[in-house]
Amino acid sequence: MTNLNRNIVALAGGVGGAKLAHGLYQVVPPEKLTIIVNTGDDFEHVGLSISPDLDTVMYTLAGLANPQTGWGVRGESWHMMAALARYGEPTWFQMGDRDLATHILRTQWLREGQPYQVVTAELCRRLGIQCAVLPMSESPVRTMVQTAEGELPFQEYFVQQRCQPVVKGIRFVGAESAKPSRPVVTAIRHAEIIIFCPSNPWLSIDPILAVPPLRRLIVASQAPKIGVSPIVGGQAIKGPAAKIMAELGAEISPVGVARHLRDVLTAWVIDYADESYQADLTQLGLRTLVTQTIMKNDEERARLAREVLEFAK
Ligand code: FO1
Repeated sequence: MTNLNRNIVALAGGVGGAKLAHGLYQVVPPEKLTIIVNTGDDFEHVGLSISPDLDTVMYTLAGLANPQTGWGVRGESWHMMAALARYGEPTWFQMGDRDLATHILRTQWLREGQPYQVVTAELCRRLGIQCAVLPMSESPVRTMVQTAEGELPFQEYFVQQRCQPVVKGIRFVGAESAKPSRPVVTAIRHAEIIIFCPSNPWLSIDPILAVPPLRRLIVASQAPKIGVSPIVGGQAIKGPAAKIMAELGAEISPVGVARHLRDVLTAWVIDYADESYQADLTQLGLRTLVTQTIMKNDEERARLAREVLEFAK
């Protein structure tokens, strides 16, 4: 029996990470799988509490995600946005009518004082998701992007400014004093394999590692800690990772990313396109698996998940 009956913990952020989380969800017994999700992208918008990465993971696991964008719900309608536009309200952050139900329920339950991970678990339960999906922390953490034009809240950088401004630095407001929730601590303590899904390390994995008790627990874990490179052939599959790496002076390669996550990794999965980097990665002390890491459909997600679990032996 391969590593399908072990306690698997996966750290994920947006679209790329959610795909491998979905692959794991297809191959691991749900009671053995915990997905810990970045909440640094969260923001308050038109009076709603919005958690984009939690929603992207949730919709992806439930098979509801928009296959073109990776975020939001498939087959959306946009009547609410059109009505906001009629009022002259900003429409740079597109919320579909079905997506809106998630924001409404999350906002209502948080306002009633429900803990963030309870709200998340209830949304997942009602969508039929059986594995654990946990926000990285109960307390708010906000990714702020320092650019040549000043500091921008994450969604204004990522969506409103379409990642155009030059990044000088990234900080996670609230991370220093943030605490992981009890289920997050338990999951990492019992983890037999920890997987860093192919999310943008600077924008989606770093916020998780910026929560001090979380980083300490992950570093202290004896479990294999396997990352999947989000950079393939010198570019990101999706999103601004390569642009940010260039702006921050990191080498745009699987080695550049591995160096950035060096003290939390024991192994690194790269694509065939990057096989030539294997020697450099071995130099870094990382065990490496070379395979196809591009996930074009559900079975490729499941195959990569299976290979990563096999590799963890
Ligand atoms: N990304 C965009 O580029 N444009 C949008 O209008 C947009 C809306 C949106 C609504 C709900 C949601 O859960 C995610 C949304 N995203 C949008 C993605 C969001 O910016 C995420 O933070 C990224 O996927 C990065 O993780």
